[in-house]
Amino acid sequence: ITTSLAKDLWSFPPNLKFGAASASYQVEGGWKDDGKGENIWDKYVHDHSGLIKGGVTGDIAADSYHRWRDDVKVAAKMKLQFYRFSINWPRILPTGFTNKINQAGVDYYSDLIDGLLAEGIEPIVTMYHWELPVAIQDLGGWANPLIVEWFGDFARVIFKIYAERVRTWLTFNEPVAFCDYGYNSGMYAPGVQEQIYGPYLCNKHVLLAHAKAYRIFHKEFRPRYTGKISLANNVLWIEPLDLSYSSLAELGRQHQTGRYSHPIFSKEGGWPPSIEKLMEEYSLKQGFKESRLPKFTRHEIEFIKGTADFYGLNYYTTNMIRPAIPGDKPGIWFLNGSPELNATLLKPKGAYYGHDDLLPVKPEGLRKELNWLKEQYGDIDFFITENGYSTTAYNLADYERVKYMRDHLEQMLLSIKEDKVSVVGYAAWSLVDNFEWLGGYSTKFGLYEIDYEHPNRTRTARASAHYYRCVIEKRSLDVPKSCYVKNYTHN
Ligand code: PNW
Repeated sequence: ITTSLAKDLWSFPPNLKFGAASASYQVEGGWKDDGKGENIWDKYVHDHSGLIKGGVTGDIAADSYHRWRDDVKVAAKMKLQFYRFSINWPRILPTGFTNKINQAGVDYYSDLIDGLLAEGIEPIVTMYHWELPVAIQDLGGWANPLIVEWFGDFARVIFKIYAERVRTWLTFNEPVAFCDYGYNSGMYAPGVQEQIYGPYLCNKHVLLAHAKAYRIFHKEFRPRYTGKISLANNVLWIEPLDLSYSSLAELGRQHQTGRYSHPIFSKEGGWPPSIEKLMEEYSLKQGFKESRLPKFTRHEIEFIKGTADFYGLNYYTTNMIRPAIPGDKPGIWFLNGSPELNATLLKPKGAYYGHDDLLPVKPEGLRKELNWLKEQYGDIDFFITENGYSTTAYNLADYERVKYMRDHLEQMLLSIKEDKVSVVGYAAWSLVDNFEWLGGYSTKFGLYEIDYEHPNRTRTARASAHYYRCVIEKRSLDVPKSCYVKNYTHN
């Protein structure tokens, strides 16, 4: 296969949109302003400051709740075609339910949307980037089947207010992260450690809630406003450490990605057959009377199947897989608590690293992943909803991030031009520095730097912001030398 592109193929297709992404808890701050309710990350971070690097909180973060105009300004400066942000559920519904709508929260997103549209930037809304109202968590959160109805109610409220102006929607960001890490290893909020049913109940209910929102949108709103809706899956590309582990690698992919994709995107619907079988056999062996992976009814399979207008994927990294060896550290977090696979994930060789050593950089994984997804689910539109690189200290001269973006954009172009994959969007993670979950503020993903010492949380362009603007303006990987700023300080 071709691994580098002839220069005459360096242009991006006209229908591909460029933008940047963020998430509400990571940037907004204003955690209890103007009637907002508490979400599980507010609570988790306040209760377990020892788990967050530097003991910091998202109480202020980039202060986007007050400084969203600055976000719009920098998005416009980079000539972004869209900005993907998320809605903080209890900012709109402080109790979690529709008995009370917080007008200040409604106005916040409304102003942000209008601000973006005034600059010709399309708002793309993630409806859930992990900010569950605490009241709903107290009732079991994603383990409680009633959440399907409650999420549907929330969805209807926000469609009603924003669907006239928002044409691209993502129900969920990375269910694998909040189900498998939130309920299993418990390293993410809500910090539940229940490896038996937690992640799998969450998995099933998230799929049903997604389908519910999709159907509400298509039935009640799309006819009037048009628009598209899907979800953003995190896809960790898994490679066999040795060719003899190919089928294990495939099982790993079905476990990580298939469980959140097959029910929606495959022709037959339901769980990936290989995972259904594995979970059943392993559960019986463990002494359970049936599979820990909850069954779907016929009706549920049909309800979930086909409920996406494109495939949204967040790509960061690649891991290698091999069978577990006694004494293996269960440390590598991606498969924590998946003993049924009896496998270990390892970092790939030849990768380079940003600040976050959990995310080895392997640009080729993006192309392989896109090809795998097309093979699995057909020739649909793919939208890269996140891709990004972390740096450590205050540093505007982020040439490694420029390299990261260039390398991934090249792989994306190879998929488009060589493999004929339809890629319709690319979102850089992230617009500005933000609260990087357990990494606090030490891990920086922004194209714009945030000055956390300054009360205004001043936003300053990094070298990567200049590079990205060039790419967007030229719509080509072939950008003038001047786009790779040298000896960058700030201008
Ligand atoms: C994403 N992996 O999480 C999240 O969507 C963002 O909120 C976050 O800030 C960003 O990545 C950077 O960490 C990830 O398994 C979760 O490779 C898991 C993986 C990658 C990213």
